[in-house]
Amino acid sequence: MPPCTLTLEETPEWPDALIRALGLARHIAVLTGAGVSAESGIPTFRDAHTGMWARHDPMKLASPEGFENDPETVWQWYQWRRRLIAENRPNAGHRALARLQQLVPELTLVTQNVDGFHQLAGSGPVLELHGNIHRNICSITGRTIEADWIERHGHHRPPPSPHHPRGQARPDVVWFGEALDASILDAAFRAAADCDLMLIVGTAGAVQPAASLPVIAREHGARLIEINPERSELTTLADWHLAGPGTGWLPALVDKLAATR
Ligand code: BJW
Repeated sequence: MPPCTLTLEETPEWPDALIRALGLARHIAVLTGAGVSAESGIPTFRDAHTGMWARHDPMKLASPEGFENDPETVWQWYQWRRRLIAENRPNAGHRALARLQQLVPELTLVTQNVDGFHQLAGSGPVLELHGNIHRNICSITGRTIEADWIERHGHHRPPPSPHHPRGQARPDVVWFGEALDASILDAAFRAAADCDLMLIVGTAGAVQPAASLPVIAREHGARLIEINPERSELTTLADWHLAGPGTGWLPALVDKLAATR
């Protein structure tokens, strides 16, 4: 069955089944992607024109081979993104998800984003599938490199690693072809299998294994709500597609859920 699509243009007519699913939910799992931070001024990856991959080749910037071939370019791209994140703030969508955590018995927030905005908005533990851009690790040993080491060794090229003579500092994020942290991924899979409702917000659903989480939730009987201005690779799985931006839909959805409690 195709999902029921609702738009924000008019005051939405909330379907009874959706209100019931909000009212009954005991464990909500949330999967977020770049779209949830788009209205904070952080470009997404795959949006035509505005997405970062519209201008940059992902394999040159977000793969171990890309870093090996041209560490300076990769480092500078991440430094640019770090500055952009530092100059911007979480938005009403991030804040609504932090509030949602207070309203339901259990909430598992899983994000593909590396910007730390969910935590900044007040969300509790966050399962960061693709790491965190604010941390650095040694390119050879994977050991953490403290911020003051980076400060002391300059910003224009990746500083040498204190942990290995041939190592360099690199962001603690997961690039294509790299394994996700096993305990984080395991916790995300368990939440997907256990939840009764999953919210999928601002992801194209193009990257594995993150895109499997809604499939697992669905297979285990959860209802799925997708929030995205566009259709994604996950839309056909969803029960409801709330077509529009996260800043519009998330506060409205959380208000609606609060009214059922
Ligand atoms: C809005 C909005 C608004 C706009 N409001 N919405 C199985 C099948 C095929 C391939 C694979 C497979 N398994 C693994 C692979 C390979 C690969 C992969 O998936 N490739 C595909 C592209 C084909 N996966 C991997 O390599 C992963 N590793 C792995 O599986 O390892 C296996 C292994 C095991 C053991 C040993 C070794 C290896 C790793 C994937 C890492 C992804 N990394 C990146 C970069 C992270 C660091 C960084 O940020 O720089 O993660 S790539 C990039 O894509 C980033 C994102 O987190 C991720 C997902 O993107 P997202 O969030 O969906 O963003 P967009 O831009 O795509 O979509 C935005 C959406 O928002 C759009 O839909 C908009 O409409 C919407 N939107 N405004 C709400 N206001």
